[in-house]
Amino acid sequence: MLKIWGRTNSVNVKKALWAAEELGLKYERVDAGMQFGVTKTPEYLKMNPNSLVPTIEDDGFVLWESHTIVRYLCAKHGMGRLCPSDLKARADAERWMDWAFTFQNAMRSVFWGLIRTPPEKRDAKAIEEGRLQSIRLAEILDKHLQGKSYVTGAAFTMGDIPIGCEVQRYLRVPIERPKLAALEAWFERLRQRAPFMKFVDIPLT
Ligand SMILES: N[C@@H](CCC(=O)N[C@@H](CS)C(=O)NCC(=O)O)C(=O)O
Repeated sequence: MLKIWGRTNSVNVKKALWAAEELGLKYERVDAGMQFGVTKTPEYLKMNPNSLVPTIEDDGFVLWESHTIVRYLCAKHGMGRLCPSDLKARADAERWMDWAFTFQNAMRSVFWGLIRTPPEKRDAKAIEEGRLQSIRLAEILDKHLQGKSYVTGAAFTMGDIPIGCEVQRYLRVPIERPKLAALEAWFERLRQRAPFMKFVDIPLT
């Protein structure tokens, strides 16, 4: 059976879990990372020398890097659905998957500063820079989503998964942000999906 290592409050673990649930896969999840430890054990480091989560094991095949895990699971179990079979449509989805790390980089100081750092230790300048950069990126996505249901067009694909997880953090951290109608409508569409509500749109910790 598919095995997924990772704590459920990790944005990158959420991507693997969301994909597995969308595909209806049976899997076992093992808590790992931060307070759960595990990632520094010799057994884990043998699988993932980065000491990070998520890691998966599928019939003896070990894989890390969350977006690659999403690609792998969707290509294996969702070809022609979550993973577009047309080469250009697939590249379009993958572009938004990779761009999700651009969004994550912008949001890092905001998320860590406001959610995981006590008020007296916060770096207000870094948080503000991250907030402005995240808004700039959210506006790009909002413009792209105008007239579309999902990032690649009419259908939900793997292209929505990593960026959906990053935008959840953007919309749930306590910051001022402009109203972006297309982005918020897309987010509400994601909220109609049970796996998104089960693993992604949960309180930030
Ligand atoms: N590019 C990697 C980054 C993985 C990563 O940074 N994971 C974080 C959680 S989001 C982690 O393992 N942090 C240390 C920990 O949880 O102990 C991926 O997408 O899988």
